[in-house]
Amino acid sequence: KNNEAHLHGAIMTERRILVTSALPYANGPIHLGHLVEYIQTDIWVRFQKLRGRRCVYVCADDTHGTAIMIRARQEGRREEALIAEMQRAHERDFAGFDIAFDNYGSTHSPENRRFCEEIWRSLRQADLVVERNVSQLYDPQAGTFLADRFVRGTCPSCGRPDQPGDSCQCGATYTPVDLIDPVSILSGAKPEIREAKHLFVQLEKLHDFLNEWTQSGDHLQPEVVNYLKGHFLDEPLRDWDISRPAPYFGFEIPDSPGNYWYVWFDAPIGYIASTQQWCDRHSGRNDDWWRSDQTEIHHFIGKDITYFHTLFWPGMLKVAGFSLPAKVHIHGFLTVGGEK
Ligand code: B3M
Ligand code: ZN
Repeated sequence: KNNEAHLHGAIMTERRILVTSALPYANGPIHLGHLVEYIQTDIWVRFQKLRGRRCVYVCADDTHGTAIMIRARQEGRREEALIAEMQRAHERDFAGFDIAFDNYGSTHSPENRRFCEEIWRSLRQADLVVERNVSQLYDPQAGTFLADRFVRGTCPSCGRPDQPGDSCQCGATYTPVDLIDPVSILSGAKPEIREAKHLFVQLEKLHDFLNEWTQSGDHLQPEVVNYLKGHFLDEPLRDWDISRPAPYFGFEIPDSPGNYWYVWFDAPIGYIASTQQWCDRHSGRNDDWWRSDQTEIHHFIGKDITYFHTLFWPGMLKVAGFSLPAKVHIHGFLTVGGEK
């Protein structure tokens, strides 16, 4: 190693490191569990900087989705007002814990929209996007489709009442359409089943690439490598439902009016958008960070969002010609008295 450092001294000093923590969701405040991640990342970043490495740490608020839309509606204000207030609260709390981001952005930014459009074009060009009708529960009183957690009803498997829309205490998993006597928790109304067009990314077409990327190299911890193999890669990968019909708070899909990118499409792209904002303030070039062999990208995340960062995200980056993460560092949950 020493020898190598000596021989490639000139190159080594050029090495750049881009670091991210997961983008906190604008629907709620930062809690202690979040800090497990941000403090850990911050320590890692400070170490790199102390060693004289060129290291940039970016993050942003994750602002889109149904929950934000519903909350804004309940509070009688625009989503923009709600997410601005949450962002101020998040930044204040991070500052209080001395978390030193180099840039803190928002997924509801013009930069993010631009990168979403770019990556979307690449997915279309690679012929990965297909259209299909999806039956979903719709709340006629609230005038919106219902995400799984906004529906409760009787478990179709064991008959327990008042269970969430996706799974029951008995261990059964199902879709909310299967629930008996479903009720919308937004209005108490009985939801109707409605069909809507959704857009899907055919991840299976990236199976070979994802198998190779996750199963070899040093990008992931061994237990994560095994988890991905055992839970996903041993079978054909399912299409990823990447759009939501109006009403939805997010970015409208340019070539599919009335449909919005699902929040998990534009959230990781927020890493790139936040880097762009940093570049704009430091006369940097985004491609030096996201399209360069000289830069290592390190993501720090919690274990609950592993497959977004190790399957969907590398797939999107690959197809659009961005660099792949050097490493995804995955941590568990902070528990107090055995509870998350
Ligand atoms: N906002 C995590 C969550 O709050 C999510 C992380 C996005 S990282 C691109 O569920
Ligand atoms: Zn049950």
